[in-house]
Amino acid sequence: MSRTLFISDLHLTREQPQVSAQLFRFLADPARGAAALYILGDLFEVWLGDDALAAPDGDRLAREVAAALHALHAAGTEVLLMHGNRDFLLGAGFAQACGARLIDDPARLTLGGQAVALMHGDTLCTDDVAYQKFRALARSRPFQDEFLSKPLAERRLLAQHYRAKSEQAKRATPDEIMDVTPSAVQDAFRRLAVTRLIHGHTHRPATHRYEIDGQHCERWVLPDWDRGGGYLVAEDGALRLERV
Ligand code: LP5
Ligand code: MN
Repeated sequence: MSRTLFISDLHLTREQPQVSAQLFRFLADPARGAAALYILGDLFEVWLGDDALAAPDGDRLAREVAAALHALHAAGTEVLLMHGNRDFLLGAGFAQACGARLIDDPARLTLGGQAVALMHGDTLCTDDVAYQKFRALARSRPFQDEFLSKPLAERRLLAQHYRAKSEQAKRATPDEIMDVTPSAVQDAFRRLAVTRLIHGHTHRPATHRYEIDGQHCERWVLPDWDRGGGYLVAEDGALRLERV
């Protein structure tokens, strides 16, 4: 039977080689033979721009990840890549190196006869007002163009600064603010006309069940790979979370 797999929030970095090692094992098996692999954001801890791939002082880990994804693609698995809040600067150059296709957030597909929406998950956290302000700025064309015009070393320092600010902000933000906002979830099911929603970002793997407008709806939250990791499998019209 055909299998479709979903992962997110690997936050790959040279500082955590065991996570990349786990990804390479996952790509060799069980991902090998799957019809499609969806990566729903935050594959990398941060992404500074596709030029980092080729630069001599660039990212060897990124080149290894691209090669491993390309091998999966060459073996017949479609690879689909969505931006997260850390790697939204991943572009056509990286996608091409992976043999992957960049997909929008949200994306919509049909799985086993069910209408399914895919998201990174950060847009569901509408009560996190400070984050949504940062997001609007960071996703704006002028801000991105200015960032990408800086030398790689300067971008690296800026990203470290943003990361430190984010960690500081998170310590002062209540947990429930950083989880999805219930009304945003309801709204997403209705607006996208789906009964299944798959996302990551919150690092709170779970299956949530709702009754919305008389329909049974499910929200599947993917695990992060910093502490363990795992993936979602769609097979024979059913979904299940597996650990790696
Ligand atoms: O990422 P995580 O899990 O720690 O927390 C997120 C939210 N934070 C972020 C910020 C990123 O971590 C920063 C790194 C991005 C690097 C990208 C490459 C370089 C950027 C290029 C720009 C074009 O996403 C966090 C949420 C949390 O998820 C849960 O949902 O709460 O949001 C915050 O912490 C809100 C803070 O207010 C964000 C502050 C970011 C830094 C601001 C510095 C000032 C920016 C000035 C710009 C001119
Ligand atoms: Mn995220």
